Amino acid sequence: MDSRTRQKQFMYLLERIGEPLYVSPRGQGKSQVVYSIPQDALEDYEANAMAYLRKTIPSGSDVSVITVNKTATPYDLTPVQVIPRTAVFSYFSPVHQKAADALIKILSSQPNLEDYFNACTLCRDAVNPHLWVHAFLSTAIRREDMKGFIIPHLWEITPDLFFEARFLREAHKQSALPVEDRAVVEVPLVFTGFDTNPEHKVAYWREDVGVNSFHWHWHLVNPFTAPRGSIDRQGELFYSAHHEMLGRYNTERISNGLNRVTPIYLQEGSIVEEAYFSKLTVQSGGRNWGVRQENTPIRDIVRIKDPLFPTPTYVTDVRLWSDRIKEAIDAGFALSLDGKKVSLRNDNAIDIVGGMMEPSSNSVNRPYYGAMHNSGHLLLGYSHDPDFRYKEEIGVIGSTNTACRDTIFWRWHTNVDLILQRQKAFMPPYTATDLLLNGVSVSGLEVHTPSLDINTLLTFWMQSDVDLSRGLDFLKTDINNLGPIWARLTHLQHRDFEYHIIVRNSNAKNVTGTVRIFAAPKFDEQGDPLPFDEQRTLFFQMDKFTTTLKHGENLVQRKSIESALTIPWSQTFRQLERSVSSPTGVEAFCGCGWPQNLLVPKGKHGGLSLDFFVMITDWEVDRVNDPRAVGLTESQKAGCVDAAILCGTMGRKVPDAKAMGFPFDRLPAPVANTNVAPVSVAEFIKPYPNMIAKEVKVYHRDVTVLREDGAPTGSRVIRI
Ligand code: CUO
Repeated sequence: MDSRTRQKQFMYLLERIGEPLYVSPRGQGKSQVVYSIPQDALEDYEANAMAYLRKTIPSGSDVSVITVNKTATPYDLTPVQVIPRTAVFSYFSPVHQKAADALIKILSSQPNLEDYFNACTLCRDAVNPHLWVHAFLSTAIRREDMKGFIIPHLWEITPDLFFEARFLREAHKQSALPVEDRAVVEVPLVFTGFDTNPEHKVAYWREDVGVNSFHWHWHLVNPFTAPRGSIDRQGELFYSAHHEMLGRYNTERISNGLNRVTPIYLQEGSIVEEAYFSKLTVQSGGRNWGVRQENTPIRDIVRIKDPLFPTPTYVTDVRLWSDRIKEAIDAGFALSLDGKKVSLRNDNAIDIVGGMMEPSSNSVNRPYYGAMHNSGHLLLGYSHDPDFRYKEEIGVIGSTNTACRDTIFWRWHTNVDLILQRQKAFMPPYTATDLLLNGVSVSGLEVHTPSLDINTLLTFWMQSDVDLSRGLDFLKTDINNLGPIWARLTHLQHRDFEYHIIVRNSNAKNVTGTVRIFAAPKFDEQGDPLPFDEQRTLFFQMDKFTTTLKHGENLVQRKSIESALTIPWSQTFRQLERSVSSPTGVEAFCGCGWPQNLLVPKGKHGGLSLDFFVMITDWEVDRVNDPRAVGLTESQKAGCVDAAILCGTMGRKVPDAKAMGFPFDRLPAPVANTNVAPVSVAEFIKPYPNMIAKEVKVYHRDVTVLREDGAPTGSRVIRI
């Protein structure tokens, strides 16, 4: 099967996931397809509906038929169907996990692409739609024979996880009109409150479609249920990805005049002061996500009558597991299942502690260290109805695709992060040997933004049109009237920029360097300079790449859009439809990455001061040989090439031998000939010519620019 056919036949399974495949064509324009489902896989009424609807397709239409067959080996969906189609799917819940893993097993065990396709297709309409998306994509990104399959943006697949139902309802109304008469439904920047709630000032960021789909995607690529040892440095990735998200969130908060996040500790008597009302409704079940009032106590979850959550979760357990992990960190060892000491005084220890906390299958002792982080998501997610007396669903923190929206997610992860930093604090500071690169010095760093002063960045608002017709379930689509239904959302954006780094290589030969670029706020919420010990934990990565440095002076130029942290906006169904007609030859693309539009934190009046930091290390030392990549092509070796910094590289080794977050992941050594730690980044870098730091100011212009390639110019706009 060529990559074009494969992309189409799989991609359209993701359209209108709550609407059975037999109902109508998928795709638009010249790319329409119908799935021909075997009669004996359908109920009589479904087969009749399929036959009836096919007759409504005008003869001569450009619709291709994709034939579905039964799989060679039968499978049993009973364990998957424990989760009804109408339920809110939460992978943090053990019952949901078990059901999803049962489907993952069925799909991943299909021996060839044809059977895999048949199984994905035939299971699709028999199980919970969000569970199916999870299982389908979990397996698709892992199969070698699916390399090159590009996942459209999650907000097009499941718009109900991103937009309030009233906007979707309006979009439904538009679907009844001829395509050319449909209005654009404008979704305001934020729809969950007012700034009278100070936390609302950063709702535009927490509720950003890219932040939430990044977080979902990260967990899809790095699931805690992956077989033990199958994901390289999984516990460290868990630490690093969430740590960097917190660094960015705190920077965004400082820019908006808010304090940095305070942790929440879950123990008897804990109260969550802040409320959260997501306004989201799960389309397939018509159920609202749970909401939380102010000052909600955290209580044991004992939802005995809830068929989807029969196992109680106790607050005291979460406290106990947290204390045990801290004790292990302080003692310098964890206890394995067979009572042996597992040292936590080595470079690998963050990986072990991350695995214990999340916990992943790599936990050294699951019964003893429990499930601290995951259970925290559940305690917080069910705090509004811990005993099921109101038959309420879980709150948004209970699912990876919605969790970031809620303020409490960030407070919980701050607690998790502080424990991981406690572990890092036991690691010896890096030495000059670790930090220096002989003969290489960085003498200049400039950030160039077109028509702005050097070392100045600009943020503004952008409106982007999203085609909701791919994700809205119509239940009976007008076959002759398929076409976009546009929603117009507003999000943060920045002007593209470029780094100019001047590097002198005084070695006689070429040096391949790893260029590491970070940023962090320069001032705290009071406007005082951030001491280095605080700023260090806020540094977040902007980019990382290799470059060849010839003898003498080098000007290293790098565009912001090339960042190895981010993925572009462009993975829409429509763009993928266009690009599949000219396959790009991309062999590995996991779609995981920080949203490019949020690469830069929002600027502010007078400029948000950031310290940009660049360090060059020796790629010969950083490079990683991956035995799993032997015999693969160059692009296959790279694994997920799109945005490896936070996501890892799916089935390959992390391509950087340095600790994640290096060199800011450890406490710094004292300044030479003193007992005192550096007080500023300037003092930290002083002994190291291969590092540089410069102040960069981010300004914000309160204008909104409309992205091209959306609804036709002049379309009616509905504001509700
Ligand atoms: Cu990503 Cu808690 O790990 O949501």
